[in-house]
Amino acid sequence: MATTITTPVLSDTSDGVLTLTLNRPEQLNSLTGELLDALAAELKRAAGDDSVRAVVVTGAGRGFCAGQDLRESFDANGGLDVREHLRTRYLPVIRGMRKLEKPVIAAVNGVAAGAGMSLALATDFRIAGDTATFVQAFVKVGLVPDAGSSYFLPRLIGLGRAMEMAMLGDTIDARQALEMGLVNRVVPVADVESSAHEFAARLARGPRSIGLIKRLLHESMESDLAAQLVREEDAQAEAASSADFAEGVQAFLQKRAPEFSGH
Ligand code: T3D
Repeated sequence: MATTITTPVLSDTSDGVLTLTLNRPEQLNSLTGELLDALAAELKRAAGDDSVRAVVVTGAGRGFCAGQDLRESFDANGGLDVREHLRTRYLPVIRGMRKLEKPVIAAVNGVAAGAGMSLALATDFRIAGDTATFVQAFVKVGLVPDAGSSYFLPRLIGLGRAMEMAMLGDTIDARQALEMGLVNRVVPVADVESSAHEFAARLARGPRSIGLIKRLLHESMESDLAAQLVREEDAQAEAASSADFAEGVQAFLQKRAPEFSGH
């Protein structure tokens, strides 16, 4: 019998946008160690690849990501050492998205559950299909939010609503997610990948400062004003010495559209 080897994460680059597709559609792209390692490796590669200026993460088939693969969690060998698994498999992905000085966009094409929702929350922008759903599924199996959900969720939607989602584990739809500020846009599900690509391609044409803006705004969530003003000085000094700043000013003076290189 022929064995089919499937790649857990598909990657494709066009218009400066790297699209990473979680590729376990029959299991709603639930997360195995193999898939998480592949995702972390792609993010690492994206950091060092100048031709990649924005990243889209999406799911194959009808789901975005159903969280940790529960069959892997409790297999015949007694299952995973959760602490070790979070540290070695999830952390590189969540950190990889956050540390990457390039925007990351989740194209949420279907259900985002448990750590699958955490993945979406760890990106910088979420574009949801109109049939997408979000569920903090952890509590339903007796767990707590992980892979960054307990950090990102209250920051995005406020403590009260985060507490409700995390403790009740109710599913919210795309419209509710938009009202809560959990997603940036809702589009017809058939258009979610193209909309996310268009959004990402626009960012990919932007200047070097896009990455610095990402860093600054994320840092602001943990800074006081005094520290943040210093961070702005540092980031602005870096932006002002970039080739893209020179191009931006030249283009303004010459009354033409700038062509940014990302440097
Ligand atoms: O171990 C650690 O490191 C701890 C970390 C934990 C982090 C977590 O993410 S905990 C939370 C894990 N996720 C869940 O609890 C969600 C489980 N899935 C669901 O509740 C439902 O599948 C959905 C609400 C996501 C979607 O429901 P529905 O009705 O659209 O689809 P379905 O029929 O339930 O699922 C379709 C298939 O995907 C099905 O396979 P089958 O029966 O047709 O062969 C189902 O078993 C599979 N699937 C869905 N989610 C998972 C999964 N297989 C493994 N693990 C999953 N998480």
